[in-house]
Amino acid sequence: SPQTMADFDMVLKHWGPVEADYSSHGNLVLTRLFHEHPETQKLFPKFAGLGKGDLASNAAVSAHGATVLKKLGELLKAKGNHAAILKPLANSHATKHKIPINNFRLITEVIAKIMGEKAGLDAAGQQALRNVMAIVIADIDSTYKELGYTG
Ligand code: CUP
Repeated sequence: SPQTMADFDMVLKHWGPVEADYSSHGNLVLTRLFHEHPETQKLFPKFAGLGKGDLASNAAVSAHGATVLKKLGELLKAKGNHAAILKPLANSHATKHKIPINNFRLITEVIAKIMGEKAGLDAAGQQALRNVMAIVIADIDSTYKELGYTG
């Protein structure tokens, strides 16, 4: 819908600062996610034993956080035309990584806050990100259900 296109554009307008340093922002996102929702850290065997200080300096945390934000950047730029990007992602997250769908909602809220703090995304922009992610998450959920993954 036209409103959806405006949502993609509003978030993309603030993507520059994120894109300029995917690793630092990605580390912040995952570190904040693990702090606010400690159970999410257990989904990542490599990170499960790390404390707050170790997370902030951990290269693998930064690398995975960068991966997550790069994927989100690709999805934003696809503006809803994202089946080819999202299908393999949903597949691997259902069958290999086993990431229950609610974690995508949790990380959405964290990304909205971090973009508010670091990229000037205001309240309307944060709502635009939630709208975009609602579409992405609904599509992931469809694939999860096709695969019989009830996460
Ligand atoms: O790739 C990856 O790894 C992913 C990314 C994405 C997807 C979809 C959308 C956006 C982004 N991930 Cu990882 C995800 C997640 C995590 O890590 C955590 C939590 C939640 C989610």
